[in-house]
Amino acid sequence: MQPQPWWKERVVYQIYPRSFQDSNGDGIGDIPGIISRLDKLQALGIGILWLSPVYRSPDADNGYDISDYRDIDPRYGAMADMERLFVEAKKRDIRIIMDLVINHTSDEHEWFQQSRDKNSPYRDYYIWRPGKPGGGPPNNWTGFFMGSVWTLDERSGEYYLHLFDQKQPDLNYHNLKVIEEAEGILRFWLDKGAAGFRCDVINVLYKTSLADGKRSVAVRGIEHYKSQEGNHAILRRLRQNVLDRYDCFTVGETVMVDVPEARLLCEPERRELDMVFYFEHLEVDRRVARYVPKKFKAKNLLRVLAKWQKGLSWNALYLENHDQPRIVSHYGDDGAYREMSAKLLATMEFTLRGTPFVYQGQELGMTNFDFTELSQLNDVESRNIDALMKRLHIPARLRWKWIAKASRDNARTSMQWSDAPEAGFTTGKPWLGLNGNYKSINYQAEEADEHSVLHYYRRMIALRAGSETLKYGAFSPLKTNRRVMVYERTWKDERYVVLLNFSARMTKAAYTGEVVVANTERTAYGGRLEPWEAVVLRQTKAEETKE
Ligand code: TEU
Ligand code: CA
Repeated sequence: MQPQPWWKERVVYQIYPRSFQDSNGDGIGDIPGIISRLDKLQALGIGILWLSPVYRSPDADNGYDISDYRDIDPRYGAMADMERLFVEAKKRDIRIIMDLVINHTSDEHEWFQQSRDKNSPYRDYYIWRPGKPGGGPPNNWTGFFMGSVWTLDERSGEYYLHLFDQKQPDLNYHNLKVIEEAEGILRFWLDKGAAGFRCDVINVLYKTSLADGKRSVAVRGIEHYKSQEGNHAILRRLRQNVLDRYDCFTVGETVMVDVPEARLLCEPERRELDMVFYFEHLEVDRRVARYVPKKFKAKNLLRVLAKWQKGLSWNALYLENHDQPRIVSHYGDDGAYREMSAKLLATMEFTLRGTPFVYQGQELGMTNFDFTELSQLNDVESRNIDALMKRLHIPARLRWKWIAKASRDNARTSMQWSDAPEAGFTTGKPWLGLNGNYKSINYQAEEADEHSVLHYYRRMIALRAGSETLKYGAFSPLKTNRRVMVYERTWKDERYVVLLNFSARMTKAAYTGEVVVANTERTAYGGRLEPWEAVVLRQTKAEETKE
């Protein structure tokens, strides 16, 4: 086999800086805090860090609204701290990728402030339009955080477009200057030492037309800007002009993509992105968007996973991030089987083909928050969804039930380091809140217990690192039903069979082979899976499988 790029060999760890480690008692995690925990990340075995935004920001969407791309927000530290982080990470052979948020800026960005003046050269950096002749916004589009995408700016009497919050105006990618600015931002961070980018909502940059959208419950108008040819051209240009000149990679967050669309965005010969985050595998138990639940079935998950495993030559594997509920509360059982199911989910993630991403706390089996009412939440999306559902006359109890399950704040509570006050995250008061289960679920306790979820993640990371079959072997689904999934990975003479029981019932699954890893103490497999058991079996060509 040809030597493979380093970003296929390594595991990525996502840090949501404001909730990871506070170093100065203001209740907000920061860069010195991250540096103080690098040894622990190295011990976990990860080789790449992805930092959610640490740039200067007024914080309408926790840093995804940037007011200066070339400066660190004082809450997180100074540029010197960031430079020290690059150096300290490098010492531990950890590379860092930055979050690239270039679909929109903050409304407090200098460009937007200038842009409010009709005669400014910055006017054309954003998308300004007069209202409809009879009054009202220029078109009928609705955004990702609900409501119209247009906000009227009193100063110039025109509307500006924002697919997200009104404090996140969209840049105008019909303007070459904007593309050049984006190139400058990429170069700036690559020159500082970044090893690549996670590219926020990167398939909606280019708005082909501003015509009215088709009827739709959510994001009306998306057909005019999702994965357009103009967007592909921009990605190819960023790649040619900048990215190809550095040893780096990109993973694009691409919204509402199917396999054919994703292929256009990340197949190697296209020379656009290196991988994409899609969402379909996290939505098999949801109806409309993320908020209306439906029953989980293992076979639906395997069907989606198989489609993407077969459809793309390389996948970005993830089960959690700062926008999703905790996976153990989502597809696992965060009660009696928390540890078993967290380990089962780890087994699944690390035995699929692609680059695995672990979100902070996932390696501890952290659960959804235990908040009891909306006022404890901070997330702009949860608040907007609540307001929308209220207008639709959905009763308060049901609204809360759905939001509590799906809110983005589930993943944003403080990292649980120890059983000390505030879980060792801060000596002050955390900006969001701390899960009451930190006394038992925390890094320190799990470090001391070799049967913990943390130790299991270490084991899975090491297992993948040492196995060509797990990294590069072909994937095929073998068998599935409501509760169980079985799939194989094959490479040369070796075959791994992965058996996962997504239920509290004992289940039969007749396969043979030597046990490579299991989330139980077993050393041999006899054809029956315990509740929430995960087993990986290894066979070589000589042996026969019986079904
Ligand atoms: O998220 C993109 C996005 O589409 C979100 O609306 C996501 O689908 C939703 O939160 C799931 O409920 C990215 C960032 O990851 C997110 O944190 C930002 O709020 C958003 O872009 C705007 O920058
Ligand atoms: Ca701090």
